[in-house]
Amino acid sequence: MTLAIIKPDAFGSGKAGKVLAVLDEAGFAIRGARVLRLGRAAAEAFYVVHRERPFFGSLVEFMTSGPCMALALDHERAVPYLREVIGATDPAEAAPGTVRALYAESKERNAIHGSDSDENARRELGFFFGEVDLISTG
Ligand code: 3AN
Repeated sequence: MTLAIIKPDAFGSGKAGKVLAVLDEAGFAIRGARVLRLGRAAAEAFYVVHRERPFFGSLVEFMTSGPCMALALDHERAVPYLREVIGATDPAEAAPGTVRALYAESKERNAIHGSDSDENARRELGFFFGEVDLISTG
């Protein structure tokens, strides 16, 4: 399982349904979904690995600027496959048909987040979802 976030740029401009359609078409099963607005402390905690990067302040501003949608997504190769489906960080470099090529505005306002390793997926899923929130596949 992996974590995606439809970020405030995409959610706020009414693209959540379009992004969900791409994820659905790609074959992901949605095990959990939440709409929420991150507060500053939560956004800083979520992006703690980036705290020394020059764009950290701006990234936190952006991620707290409006509601977003957190998704728990299942697929047999969930983590690497989601990274393929969302495309490169910079939409100018994202492959055609990827979520970022289709819907991202810029490197920062890039429509969607996807966990980049199994370890981060576990941490990030735990950040947004408790065990009771996730639908079992069994
Ligand atoms: P990805 O989201 O592709 O894993 P990361 O983890 O390097 O990319 O960056 C996390 C988030 O930080 C990105 N989704 C983007 O919103 C923002 N970001 C990354 N690089 C830049 C940059 N050079 N300028 C502004 N924002 C950036």
